[in-house]
Amino acid sequence: TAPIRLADYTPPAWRVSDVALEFDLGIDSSEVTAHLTVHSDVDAPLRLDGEGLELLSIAADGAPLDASRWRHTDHVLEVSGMRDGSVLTTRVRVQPAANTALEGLYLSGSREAGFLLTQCEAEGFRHITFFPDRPDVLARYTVTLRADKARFPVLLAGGNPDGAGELPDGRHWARFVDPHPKPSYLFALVAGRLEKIERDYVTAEGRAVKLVIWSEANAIDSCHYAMDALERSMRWDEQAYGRSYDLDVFHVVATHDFNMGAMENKGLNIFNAKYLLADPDTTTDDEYKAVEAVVAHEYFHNWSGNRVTCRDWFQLSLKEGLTVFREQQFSADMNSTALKRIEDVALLRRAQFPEDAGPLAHPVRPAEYREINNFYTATVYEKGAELVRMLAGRLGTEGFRRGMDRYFADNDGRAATLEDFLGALGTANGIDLMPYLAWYGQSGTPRLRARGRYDEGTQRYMLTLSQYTPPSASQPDKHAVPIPVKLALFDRDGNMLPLHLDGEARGTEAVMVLDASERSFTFEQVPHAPVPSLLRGFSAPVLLECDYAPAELALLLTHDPDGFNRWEAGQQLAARAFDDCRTGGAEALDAWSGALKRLFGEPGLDAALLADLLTPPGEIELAERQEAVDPARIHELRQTMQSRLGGAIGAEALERRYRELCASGPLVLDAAGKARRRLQRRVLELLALVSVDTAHALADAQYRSARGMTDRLAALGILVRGGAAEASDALADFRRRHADNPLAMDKWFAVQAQIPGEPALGRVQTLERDPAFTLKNPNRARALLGTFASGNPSGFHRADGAGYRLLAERLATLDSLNPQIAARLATAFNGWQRLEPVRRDMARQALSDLAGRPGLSRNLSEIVASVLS
Ligand code: BAL
Ligand code: ZN
Repeated sequence: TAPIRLADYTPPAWRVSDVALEFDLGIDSSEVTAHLTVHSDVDAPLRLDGEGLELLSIAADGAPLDASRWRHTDHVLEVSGMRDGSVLTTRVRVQPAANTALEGLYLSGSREAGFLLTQCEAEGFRHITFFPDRPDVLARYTVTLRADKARFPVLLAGGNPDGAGELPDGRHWARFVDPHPKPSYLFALVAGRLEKIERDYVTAEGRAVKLVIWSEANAIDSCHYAMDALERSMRWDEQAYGRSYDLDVFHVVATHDFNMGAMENKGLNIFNAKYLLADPDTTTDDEYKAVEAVVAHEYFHNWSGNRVTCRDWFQLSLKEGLTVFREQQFSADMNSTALKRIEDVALLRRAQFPEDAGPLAHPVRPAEYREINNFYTATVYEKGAELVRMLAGRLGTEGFRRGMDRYFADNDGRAATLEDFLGALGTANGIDLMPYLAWYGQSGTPRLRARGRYDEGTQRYMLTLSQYTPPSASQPDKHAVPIPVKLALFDRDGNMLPLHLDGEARGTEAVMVLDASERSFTFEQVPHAPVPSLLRGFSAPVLLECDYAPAELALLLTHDPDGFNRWEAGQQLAARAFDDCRTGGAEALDAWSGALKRLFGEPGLDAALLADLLTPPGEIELAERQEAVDPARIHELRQTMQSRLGGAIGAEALERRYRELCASGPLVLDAAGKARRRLQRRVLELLALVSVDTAHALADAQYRSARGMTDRLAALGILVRGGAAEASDALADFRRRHADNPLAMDKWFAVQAQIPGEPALGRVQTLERDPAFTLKNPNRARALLGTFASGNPSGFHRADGAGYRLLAERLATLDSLNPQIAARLATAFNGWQRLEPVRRDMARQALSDLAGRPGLSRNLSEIVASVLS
């Protein structure tokens, strides 16, 4: 198929003001009647999207349509002779139980006990009924659901309830009206046997809202944490952005069968259970944070996405980047600013930088796509959030709020563009922000080069900043982008120096904007050669190149008062220490391990921060800095550098600290408890590298006495990844304990998919034969195959290519069930061109074989073709 291009955008010829939908729901077959009130002032046929629909009847203004007036091809229904204000009625049949792609209307769970639900973003609505399925067609929805009452006692759709009642033959009905015009991708329904918890909420304006979370009966007790998180999110959005909820009821539903993390359907959010259910016995501390973050993210979409939506899918980051940023602010406020920033920057480097450096690179606003589902990427989400963060930083807290108020006021009820966003932020502040559009249109991570020169005679420090973005196939000439560089200068004792720039005192921290290829900044009254701390808070999503001496990074790691910057200096130093391990050097390795040894003994240092400081960049990030990547060697070297760190701290000190951190008493989920568990895990991991038998004995004891999933899974991971004799008993116990809990069983699969090196493949093959494994469930497929292929470089990238062949085989099978998930898992091949030659050839062969298979979906073939290019 030909690509769809941003440059070709044209407004819809026909608008739809009102949609009345009637569903007669059944598991194998559901009938959908749609009455669309359509409008146009041009003389063009009405074109509606529709896929996999069995058309039963078609009428206009109440009269059956003559066959000469309509044409139904594969994916389009074209109707001629419609008038402005006419009502088109179609009746179609769909097959929910046969829908394994989980797009449109489908069945979650078993035929006997499962429930029906929908997923429409991006283009699922066309699998439900004929409609102009594009985000710039906004309509008012009235939805009537009819179904057997015993099988489907709960009937839900987005909007406010507008009546319900009984029907003959044991059936019943319920109607919902959404007063807010919305695009079709925000439509949702749910029908089945579900339990609920409820809470009353009153908005800042005094509107009473009923919050309702639904799940299958066995999980309803695990919904309370999400309810608390929802209430916190609603309150926060009122306070931070002045945005309140706008319907009488807000439904949230959990499902175990979901392609995405969650979906912000208006008034009826649907969640992958992984991001909604939480209880201490099966949920780790990190997962609790993720539940809070995703609940907030989906809720925040009610304004950034729903009230103001996107004109077209090229603008996806308008809602996603902005909403990720809003969630990041919220999570920082609820937890810790420094730790949240560390987590987000680590994710950006692990997921987005590699994407932006390889054949899948695309701008935050792509110029073209074939399959939009392939563009729900780290670039659109995470890099998009970084761009909003730069804008927010540029405007300051009050200016950004002023700009956001303007954006919401000007675009409420509209389908907007990134130009609308930058325009509103800029206009409200009297600043031209359009230069930032360059960031949205250009792929690749800019390199920021910094060179400092100190002149003792004049006491001046001149910092020269330059930028360079490597060319890519579709963009051979990259442009300079505005890069805000937050900076501080430290003296050799680790004190921050006052900054004097252009004759002005600037405190101890300043932001310089590099808005050209190169610029120099001269600081005055600098008493000694300083150590610059650059890009503080990660003020721009770039790769910093600066010739620090290891001792300078160690100084920042030791003394910077800001936790994030301290971590950042440590990460840069660790990358250099890794190079030392590779080349036989010692300077950075000694500086890194020495500084961390001192911090390990520093009283009062936050335990969670210390855990993060003690963690070097991961294998994927380290591979990004290499040529001819050998993942097995990277794994080995990273283990070596960590054992050097463990050795520097000393086995005795590690064991002593571990025992201090082991808590007695009940599980506490507060910040201190989470921090303690995080450090406890990290200390035990380091101990496992220097005193393996002791560490495995401690892990085994921890596994058996653990009071919650965080400690239990940490111990299990150390045993399983370390190949401990105790691992198989622990795995058997875990399985016995959690056999009935799909989310816990996902962890059981994932932890084994992380076994490093050659044995991983055999384990994955064994686990594929486990009765609990199925490719039909996205979470399960991701837990085993996704973890193996994307989270275990030394296991997946075997030199004999067997990992590549296994993944390619499974992708072909999975593609026939669920193309979205197949395409997502296929991105594990990204970066194969940079592998060492033997692996590179194997990977290319596996990919070429896959590409040559007949009948691949548009989703998978686009990813495979791009990765191969
Ligand atoms: N809109 C798709 C799921 C999400 O980003 O919230
Ligand atoms: Zn989102």
